[in-house]
Amino acid sequence: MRVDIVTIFPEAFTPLEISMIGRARERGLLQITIWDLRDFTTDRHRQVDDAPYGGGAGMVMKPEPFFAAVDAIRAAAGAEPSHVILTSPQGARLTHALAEEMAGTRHLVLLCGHYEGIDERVREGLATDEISIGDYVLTGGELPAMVIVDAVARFVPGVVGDAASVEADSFAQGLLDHSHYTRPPEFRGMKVPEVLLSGNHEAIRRWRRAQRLRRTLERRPDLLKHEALSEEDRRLLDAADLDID
Ligand code: 4GX
Repeated sequence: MRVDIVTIFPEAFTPLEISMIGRARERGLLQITIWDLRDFTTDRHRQVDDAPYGGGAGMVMKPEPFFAAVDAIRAAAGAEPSHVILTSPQGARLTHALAEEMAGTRHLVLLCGHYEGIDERVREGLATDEISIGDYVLTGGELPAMVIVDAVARFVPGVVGDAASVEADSFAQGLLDHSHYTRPPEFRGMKVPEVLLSGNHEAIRRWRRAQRLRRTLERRPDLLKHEALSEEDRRLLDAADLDID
């Protein structure tokens, strides 16, 4: 998969050089290129913003450098990108499903905005998607771009070493995760639940499933699709004697 990111802060993207994403790049699973928006200006001051027509506070990012940058990306990729993404609080919310859908395509372009916003013609004539990572306001589009790349990359085959862990994740099954424990069996008076030490794999599976169902019901009832629950799920949810959290 190819990812191109257009930004006025190329140096903000070092997080994509480490850990799973960094290794995926080294292994050729992800080809990520960061483009400096100022390289696509034509004036002496390399100006990327200007005052808003109609007046008001703040500055607006100019359209021409974004269009020139995406032209250069098209030329470098030799094809039309599958998504040109603008990150903003006005966008559609990033979800598991949207990340998975984007991971099924070959080429993403991410445009990072700053200031009060971007000239509307970038939205109209360049962006295919406008995505928000949540209902809060950030100072720029760099963090959302990295969040999107990270969430999408996990669905690219090979990026996460153990494919089973992508399947088991929260949201893959529409449920929150169960708890995890490692050694020691007791730490500062806190014990690992007995069932996990029992070696009874069927009991462990049931315990984890019950915990995922309970947690989802308690913390994120909006996620729980009651019609998708099995007979066993209903029984596990009804069992009042479960000691969860
Ligand atoms: N999820 N921001 C983008 C500038 C901006 C405004 C309008 C394009 C159009 C955000 C979020 C977010 C702040 C990033 C405003 N760029 N992006 N920036 N929440 O708050 O994605």
